Amino acid sequence: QVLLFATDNQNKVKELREAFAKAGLDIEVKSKADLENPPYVNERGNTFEENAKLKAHALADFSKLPTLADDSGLVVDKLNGAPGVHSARYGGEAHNDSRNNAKLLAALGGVPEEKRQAKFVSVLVLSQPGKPERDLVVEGTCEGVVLAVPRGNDGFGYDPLFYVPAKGKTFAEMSTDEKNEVSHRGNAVRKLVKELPDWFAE
Ligand code: ITT
Repeated sequence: QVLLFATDNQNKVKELREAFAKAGLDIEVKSKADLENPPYVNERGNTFEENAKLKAHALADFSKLPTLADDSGLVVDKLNGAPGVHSARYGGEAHNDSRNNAKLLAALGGVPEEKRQAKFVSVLVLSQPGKPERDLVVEGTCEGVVLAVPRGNDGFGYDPLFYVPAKGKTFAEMSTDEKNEVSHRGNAVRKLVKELPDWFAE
């Protein structure tokens, strides 16, 4: 089986490939980096699900391959759910991790640790070209705390600020495998993996 992962984010690709391998799945995961002139997708939706569908449908139509998309973000209680669907460009510039992290720290300035709860959310949509009615939608979450000082060098995005009490580490202090065990994306992929055989068989 070949699956297109409709993402420009190679960190997401690495996490998905490792999670599939761990589940014993023999699926070749391609991404937008393997396509010539893939379409730009304007993520104009108001929810993770809407944006994941926009990406999955656009790339499924373009590639004619079964296509998976992930839309994800950090939802901070004290910030009424921000940055949420705007996580990628929270600091004003798309995918500038240091500006995004700086903005998050500033927004939570002076807020004590016990009031810095947050969750990561990942919505995955698996789509068959031309058949949006067959969309498979799953969601995974991960609860944690936004630290005031970053820790760790691995991962991407908000990983150095996202502390997971169950592991005693930030995402940026975990290997990909360890992150997948508890992360929003890991939890979403495990739900997807359960549904995959039926989805491919139908
Ligand atoms: P694609 O749309 O091409 O998949 P993207 O990085 O733009 O890549 P999103 O639109 O879903 O993906 O934005 C998600 C943002 O949320 C991402 O850029 C990070 O800032 C943050 N994020 C999501 N998952 C994360 C994770 O596991 N660790 C750290 N930050 C994460």
